[in-house]
Amino acid sequence: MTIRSTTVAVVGAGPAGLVLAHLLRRAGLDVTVHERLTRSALEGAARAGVLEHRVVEYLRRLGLADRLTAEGERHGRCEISCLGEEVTVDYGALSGGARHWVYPQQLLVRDLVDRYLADGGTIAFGSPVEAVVPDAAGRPVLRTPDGELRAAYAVGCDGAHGVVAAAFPDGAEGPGRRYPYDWLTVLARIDRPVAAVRYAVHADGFAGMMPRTADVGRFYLEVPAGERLEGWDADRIRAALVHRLGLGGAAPVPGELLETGVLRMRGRVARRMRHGRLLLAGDAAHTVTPSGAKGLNSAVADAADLAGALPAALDGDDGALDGYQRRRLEAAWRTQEFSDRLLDLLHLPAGLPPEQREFALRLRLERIRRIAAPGPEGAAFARDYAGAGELAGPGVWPPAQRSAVASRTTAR
Ligand code: RFL
Repeated sequence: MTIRSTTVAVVGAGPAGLVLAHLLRRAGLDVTVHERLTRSALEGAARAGVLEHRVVEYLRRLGLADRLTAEGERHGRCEISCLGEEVTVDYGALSGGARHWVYPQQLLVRDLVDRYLADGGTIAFGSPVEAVVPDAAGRPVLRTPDGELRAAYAVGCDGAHGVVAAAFPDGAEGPGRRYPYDWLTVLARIDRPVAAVRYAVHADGFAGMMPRTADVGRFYLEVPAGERLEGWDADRIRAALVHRLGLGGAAPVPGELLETGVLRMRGRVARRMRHGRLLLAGDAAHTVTPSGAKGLNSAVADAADLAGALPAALDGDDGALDGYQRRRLEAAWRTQEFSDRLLDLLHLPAGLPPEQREFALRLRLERIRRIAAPGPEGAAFARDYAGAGELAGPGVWPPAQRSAVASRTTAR
């Protein structure tokens, strides 16, 4: 059997794994990345598309956002409709200038892969890590199709239900919530670009429309928990979207449905993101519903923080990784609270009798008007939504610092 060794083994080449791998290589560390999907499958998986201001600013500083900023679009307004009223939330202005970037996740992943390989990094595609076990000294050993990989640290950037979390002795699972509804998720051709995210708070259930590219939009439709896709043909989906979102006129209308699915709506945060030399980042540690467009953004923020903490730990700073865990669990709960609050605004309480729906909608309209109005509440919502401020993490390494750490290439 082949036995290889590395300083940091990164499991998963999604946004968290790729950003982490970039940063660690720039810090002079020896990094090995395993991704279970083939390269083309990885770069073809459409998911997120709405990126926070601070995440893109961070990637831009690192020189990892050239195509994103050249081809992506900036969005600073969203529309929330309720009881026939359409409220525009100008969160770009309310936040003091923070706006989203719209750029599909699969294109960002493609760009990060391209650049990583161009910089001399390697990724083992189509190579799932089957298990992670400790050696006699408690160091992680990863079982892969290419043999064993011994590492000083293993980082699970492997999404929910990952193998690294499964190697935590008593599991990493923490509190979670299963929401009393699901969302149909739809990618559809559109006849004109989505000018702004649109949320519909509707007596028939929530619906949402998000921008992706000039001719493709992402749509969401609330359905009962446990709903199966079979009952929803293309015509029924399109009709419900048009009805709830009030589409037509200047707003795009969904045409051909390119991808449909049902998202089981849940949120969860792991109890721990660290066990000894095992670490978790991104969806491996926390999953959040897409309501506030936060999952990918949190994954990149975890990676940025860990990319500062891991080199510090290798340099003997015992508290660095616990600091990572503490900061990022706090951040995960802030994100979870924001997304949960937004979901509460966007959905009527489960089981509400029809005669009480107007009352509940009227209360929601009040809340929507409050977050759209200038003042502390509007500003706080806008800053959270757009991801104002800066990410904590290493910036561009100055040449002197880079050569100082360039010798850290062997597992310790
Ligand atoms: P990922 O992207 O799931 O990547 C994990 C990678 O690990 C690989 N893997 C393994 N590789 C090797 N060995 C193993 N044993 C492995 N097990 C797994 C997988 O193949 C995969 O490539 O996790 P990461 O990096 O933490 O990134 C998280 C984001 O992908 C996720 O949070 C977002 O997509 C969530 N999300 C959104 N987030 C946003 O910030 N903004 C959005 O607009 C947004 N929209 C969305 C979304 C998620 C959605 N769905 C499908 C849940 C819209 C949707 C519909």
